[in-house]
Amino acid sequence: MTAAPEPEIAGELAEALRTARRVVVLTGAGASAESGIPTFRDALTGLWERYDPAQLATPEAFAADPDLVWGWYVWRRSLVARCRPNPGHGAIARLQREVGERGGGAMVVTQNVDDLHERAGAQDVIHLHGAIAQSRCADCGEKVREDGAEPAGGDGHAERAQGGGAAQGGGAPRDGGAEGRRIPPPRCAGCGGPVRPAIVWFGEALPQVAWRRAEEGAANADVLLSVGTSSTVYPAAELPHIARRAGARVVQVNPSSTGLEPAVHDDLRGPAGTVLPALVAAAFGP
Ligand code: BV8
Ligand code: ZN
Repeated sequence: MTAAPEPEIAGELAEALRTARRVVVLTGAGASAESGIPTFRDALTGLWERYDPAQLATPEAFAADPDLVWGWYVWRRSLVARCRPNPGHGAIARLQREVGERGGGAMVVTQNVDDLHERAGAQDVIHLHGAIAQSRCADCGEKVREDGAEPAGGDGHAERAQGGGAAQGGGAPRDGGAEGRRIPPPRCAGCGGPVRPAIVWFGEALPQVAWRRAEEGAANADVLLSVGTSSTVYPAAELPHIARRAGARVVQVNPSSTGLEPAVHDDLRGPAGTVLPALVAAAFGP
């Protein structure tokens, strides 16, 4: 795949980013696209090709067909583990360091459930929709350590591990569920309830602290970058508007238009893996 051409970064934008004291970087699925993680807009493949992700990522889907939904997450979890951060994640982590070294703060707020920001070195990443690596009991809410071991003695109940129950069974198959399989979710060692991903499904409330920190960050930002998001999922899609109303400079990084344009000062058309390194280099040097 030929690299996208380097975008022209206006001197005024570079200056605004270099002098900004409070920066918010909001990322969506597009930020991980060049790492090989399909976005929600991309059609699903294999077992799930006939489903719309927004239908699968719901408590109703999990209640109706837990094996299908848990199998999807086991496959996605193994996909994330096989992927690596792309230069866009690296540029965001550098931006956070550069702003910090100048006495300011750059907050990374992501809608994504992968850990690529953390693996690229970003600090204190705010996950508005949770993290795919974490699981919890759908009934009692207990955080569950995914050890993926086969059920002890076949009864599906493991001895209680220190600090949170150990889930049994339902772990990632060796091939990570290649093109995807139905996998019965493990059972909670505490109450026997089904284990689910500890992420926010459609129709579920966002973690309060995460949302409040993101909202406050946007309301106090000098610059907000909206990277790789279709700006269609609320309340996350509200953040650039909150920043704009509070007087921040709003920058969009996306190869396509998203409908956020009326609130955007700088619309940088292109892939995050090319645009972000160019933007950060223009502001802070190569
Ligand atoms: C809630 C975890 C209420 C699961 C996800 C108004 C107000 C409040 C709620 C609503 C509202 N209107 C509607 C709602 C309901 C709903 C909603 O927003 N629906 C939408 C579809 C209309 N919102 C909710 O349900 C939220 N909860 O509001 O609860 C409540 C309150 C109290 C008590 C109870 C309930 C919860 C939403 C969270 C859902 N969970 N993820 C999982 O991952 O499996 S959302 C999921 O979809 C992702 O996390 C992501 O956030 C979203 C997809 O959006 P994007 O990240 O933008 O990705 P997308 O594929 O859409 O776009 C990719 C973009 O990247 C594109 O623009 C593309 O051009 C670009 N791109 C591609 N390649 C690149 C690139 N960009 C840069 N570089 C590239 N290389
Ligand atoms: Zn439980």
